[in-house]
Order: sequence, then structure tokens, then C-alpha cells
Amino acid sequence: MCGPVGILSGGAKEGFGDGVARFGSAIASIGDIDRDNYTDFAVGAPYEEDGRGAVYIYMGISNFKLRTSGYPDMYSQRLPGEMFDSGIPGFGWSIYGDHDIDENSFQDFAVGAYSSDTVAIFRSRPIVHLTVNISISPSPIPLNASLLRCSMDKTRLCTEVNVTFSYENIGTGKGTFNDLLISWYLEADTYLRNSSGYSRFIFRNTNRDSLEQNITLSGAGTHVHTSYILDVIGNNNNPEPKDAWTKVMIEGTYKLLPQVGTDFSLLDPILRNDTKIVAKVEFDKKCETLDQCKSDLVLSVEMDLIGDGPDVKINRSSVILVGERDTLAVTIDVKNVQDISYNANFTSTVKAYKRGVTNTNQGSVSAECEYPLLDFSWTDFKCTANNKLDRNENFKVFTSFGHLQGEAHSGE
Ligand SMILES: [Ca+2]
Ligand SMILES: [Ca+2]
Repeated sequence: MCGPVGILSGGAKEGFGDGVARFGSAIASIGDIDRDNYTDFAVGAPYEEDGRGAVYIYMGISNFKLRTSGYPDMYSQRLPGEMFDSGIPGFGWSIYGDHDIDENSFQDFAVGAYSSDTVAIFRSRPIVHLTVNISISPSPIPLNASLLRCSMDKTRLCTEVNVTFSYENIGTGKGTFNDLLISWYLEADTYLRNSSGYSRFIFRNTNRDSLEQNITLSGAGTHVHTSYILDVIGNNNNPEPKDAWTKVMIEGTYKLLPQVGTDFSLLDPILRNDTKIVAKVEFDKKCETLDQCKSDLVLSVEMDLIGDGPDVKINRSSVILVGERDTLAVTIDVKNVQDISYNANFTSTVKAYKRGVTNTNQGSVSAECEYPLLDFSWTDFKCTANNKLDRNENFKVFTSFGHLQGEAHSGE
């Protein structure tokens, strides 16, 4: 019994004359060209693109229906007639395959054209399966250098990245390779770099957060190990990074380099699998759990009127006399009373002109303030601690203004 398992239609390219590409004029099994045990097939559309023609390759898979329903263009490869300089008009009129003409164990096929005396022969490239593993140790990364084997001075933080490569030949005979040459590119801290534009790591003895090298694998099934040390870039003379909260992603990408030279009887291999691998690690923040640091920032604000005469403290019941003093002094204190807090900050809006100096060094950790909006009637500012706040650490900012209304909000 047979029933339709999927419907294929031609590509979006316009056809010749009446707009019909005649997709399906030729259909042929081309054998199992990728040796995954599912027979693959090709469909010709000889009138496509003003009669230049094209052939579509579809890979057989076990759930072909799922793959094709709703995705009429899920072909694996499109071979356009215009790829040939001389042109083969009506390319895709006939297809014949399921033969291995160059003994590399991957099936090949030929395509004919109705308006040409030329036949194109396509040879399938051998496939290899490359396995790449990345492991990071220790994981999580302690924020204490004395626990790190890679730390030479027991001060700087670091981590070790170990990578293992191996490959298998999928084919036989001329479709196998005694060694394999790979181009390997490794990048540190890709997640933070993509979101914030900087990296917390450099490769040891370089000043770079990425590296590129060629790797030779000698023999299928053998494992090649490489290892790297990534040093943490400290923050303000502190070995800890500016941000120990965001996860660390290490990303490797790889591709095969040309292997076979100019021997026409041999073809360079391609990879069956992905060309990217990502590994993840966290800093050990010594919180209740790795993913959950419960910091608790307590914000307190003190306001005083200063100027000639004794300072006047302002509270909710204060009565402020117009002209009494001319300067409002604001002191904002942010104290962490629970787990470690990274990037602690507050934003504040004061409906007054900022007139005095700002002192950001009054707490156990210094801070830095930015003023995105500053004019004669309105001051917005944001202050961020220069380092993490451990339990019971604080940062404290003093600043002064020309008028009297103010409010502050905290964040972490
Ligand atoms: Ca196949
Ligand atoms: Ca072949």
C-alpha cells in the first residue's frame, strides 16, 4: 500500500515562457550519496530560470513527511544550469545515478539537458565525522586563586580548557583519509562579549581572547588533545573579574582544510556534523546555590541643608523655610546584608541643579557616577559600585544640589 508522505514543489525561481519550470520532468534515485542508509533522490526542473534549468537534491530520512510538510523547499542542494560557464540549456531534463564512478564509495550521478549535447557528471564528496569535545576545569571556577592549579602566582584567577579531537571515515576505499587537517578557532567568553562587548579572559601569554590554529589528526579513531589556559582579567587591582555573575561560554568552530591536493581522482571530504561547539562554566560565587545569589541591598538616604550656620537634617516632618539655606546635601548609602552582589547600583532623580562635588569613596567599596541628564532644574544620575559587594560591604555617595526636592531608587 502506498500513500503520499510529502509534497515537494520547485524553488521560487521563475520558469520559462508560461512561468512553469516543469519541476518533476525527471526524478531519479541517486543512491545513498551520504551513506546514512537512506536512499536519496534528485528532481529536475529543466524550464526553470528562462530555460536554463536546475536540479534539486533531496536526502532520504526516516521522517520524510515531517521534513517536507509545510517546507516545500527543503531540498539539500540546488544545482542550477547556470553554474556552467558555457550554459547547458534545459539542464535537469534527465537524471541517472546510483553508481560510484570514482570508487570513493559515495554514489555519483549524471544530468542531461534537452537543448544541449552536454551531460554533467556530479561526483559525491567523501564524508567524515569529526568529534570535538571541550571540557573546562575546574568547574565552577573558584574565586580563590590558591585553589587553582593553573594560577602561577596564586593571585590571578584562571581556568583550563581541554579539547579533544577525533574523526571517523564514513566511506571506504578512496573515500577514506589517513589523516585530516582542521582549521580550529577558539573564542573565550562569547556570551558576555556579544552582550556587553568585552571579555573577562585572555589566553595565557597572549593579549587576546581568541586564537586560531591548524590541527592535524593522524589516523581515524586516534584522539588529539590540546589544552589552553585562560587568565581572568581582574578589576581595579582585584583578581576577580568585574562581573562574576554572568555565565562563561567558550566557543570553538572548525572546518576541514584541503586534504587531497591536485589529484583529480580524489575529492576533498566534507563534515557530516556541526561545525561549532560551545562549553559553559560559571564562577563559584559561594552563594546558596550556583544559580541563585540572594543579595539584599539596603538603601538609606540622608538629606541635610547646608550653608551658613549649622547643618539642618531633613526628615519627613521637617519644615523647610524658604531661603534658610541654599544647598541640599544628599548622602546615599547602599549596603549588602546577604549573598555577594555584583554590579550593585542605584539611580536617582533630583529636581535640582547639581552644584557641588560628588564624593564616591565614603563606603567600603568605591563607586562611579554618571549623569545622563544634567541641567538647571533636573539631575538624573546613576552610581555603580566599582567592585562586588560582599556581605556587610557598602558603597556611599555624597553629592549636593541647589534646590530642595529629591527622590532615590535602588537596584542591584
Ligand atoms: Ca542518504
Ligand atoms: Ca563516487
